[in-house]
Amino acid sequence: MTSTPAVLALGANLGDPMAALKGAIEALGQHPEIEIKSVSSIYQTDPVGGPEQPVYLNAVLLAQTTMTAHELLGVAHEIENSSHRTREVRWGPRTLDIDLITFGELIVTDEVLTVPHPRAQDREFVLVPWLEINPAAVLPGIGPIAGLAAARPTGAVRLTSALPFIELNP
Ligand code: A4P
Ligand code: MG
Repeated sequence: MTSTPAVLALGANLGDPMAALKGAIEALGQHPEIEIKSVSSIYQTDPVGGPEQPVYLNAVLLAQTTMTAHELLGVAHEIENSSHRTREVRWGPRTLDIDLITFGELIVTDEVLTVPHPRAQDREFVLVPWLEINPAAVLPGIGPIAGLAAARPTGAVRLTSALPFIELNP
């Protein structure tokens, strides 16, 4: 069966963001068609866009999956929904956001999915954690992320000391 590498970005800034991120990572890892390869540290990040809102916790993970990109997005939405996510304001605060950043070399835009994620290259809260776990990563159609992250040394993304304990491949 074909297995595809995928990069997922997680963000939360309402409720208990650390618990939301940890729960999302565990739920993704428990899915029979997802194998988590690596998880970044958790970063505290200043909000980008939207109304005035609390700081975020963000992380990025690398996975292998036998699902299609659309199926993986569906699983991400299910996990978001089970964390009582509501969608009210675009770029507004949320208990959990899971974005599909890349799916192999796939480049696609349709009604439900755009891959690579159209704003990934501009977002330090995606680039910095991703760089931590894959310094050689490339955004398909755009280029290596190392240069993109270096262009944005704003201090808006800070390593937290409270790292969750994540056990991979138990
Ligand atoms: N969708 C299409 N492509 C994708 C993809 N690659 N990954 C569709 C995930 N979803 C994708 O997303 C809206 C629709 O996008 C979905 O129906 C899905 O099918 P959403 O998660 O419901 O809404 P959203 O997250 O509010 O909008 P959007 O445009 O995804 O926002 P972003 O770009 O995710 O930004 N600041 C900090 N510091 N940290 C953050 O994590 N996040 C956001 C949200 C804003 N500011 C932030 C952070
Ligand atoms: Mg989103």
